[in-house]
Amino acid sequence: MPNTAAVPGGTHRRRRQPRLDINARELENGGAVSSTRRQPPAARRARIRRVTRETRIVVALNLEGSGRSRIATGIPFFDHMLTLFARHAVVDLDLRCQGDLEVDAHHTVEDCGLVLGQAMLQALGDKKGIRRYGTGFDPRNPLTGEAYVPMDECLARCVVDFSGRPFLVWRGLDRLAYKVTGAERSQDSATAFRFGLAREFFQGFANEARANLHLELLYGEEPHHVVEALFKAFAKAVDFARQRDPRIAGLVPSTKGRLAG
Ligand SMILES: [Mn+2]
Repeated sequence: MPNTAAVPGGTHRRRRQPRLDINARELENGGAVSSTRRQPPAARRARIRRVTRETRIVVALNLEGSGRSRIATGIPFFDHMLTLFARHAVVDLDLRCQGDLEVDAHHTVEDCGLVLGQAMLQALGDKKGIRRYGTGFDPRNPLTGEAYVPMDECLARCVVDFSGRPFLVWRGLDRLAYKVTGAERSQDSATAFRFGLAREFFQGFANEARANLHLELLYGEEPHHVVEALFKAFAKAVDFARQRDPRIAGLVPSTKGRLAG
């Protein structure tokens, strides 16, 4: 197409090209507008080591990662959940835990949740320029929607706010508890997660990341699918909330001016 446009009066005027100041890499970087005005934001990483009589955990988290992970908790199902969290939140996560699995999986899962929450809080730093609310998961429009994630017959929803105020809302799983016996509840790792362990993980994360975390299973039956849908919805919500919004670079997304809680 020629770069001229006919205008009334018969003259031709050069059409002005739109000037794009923010390229794709800068958007990825958090929208650092032309280098003379603003330094690119620092990489957001955290490394935490936590040792108690119940668990020894080391975690390294990189919010500017690409979804790579190296996970070893001693619980294969939990490794699967943390691996898919990193993949779907598009963060790099290295997490190793030696827990008292001779007791049961409880301490390991709970402590991994809270250490991941601590790492998230540390990596988010002053939270300047972040989206803050993790409600955006709609492939047709990345700026709106909610983190609804299906997994075959299941549908899970997660909404997160890195508000500085810890609170977990957990819905949709309790009614399933009436359908199974106590023995069935601990028959395998996925079932154990559905009836308690997953909640401990998310409570630990919400407390230490100081996040408001709402998780709901809308429907679903199969234990592995239920837990996987919850972790994936959590990952998508976190992915959105921790991203930097180029429109508010350098600003804390709160009228209070801080999100420290
Ligand atoms: Mn799976």
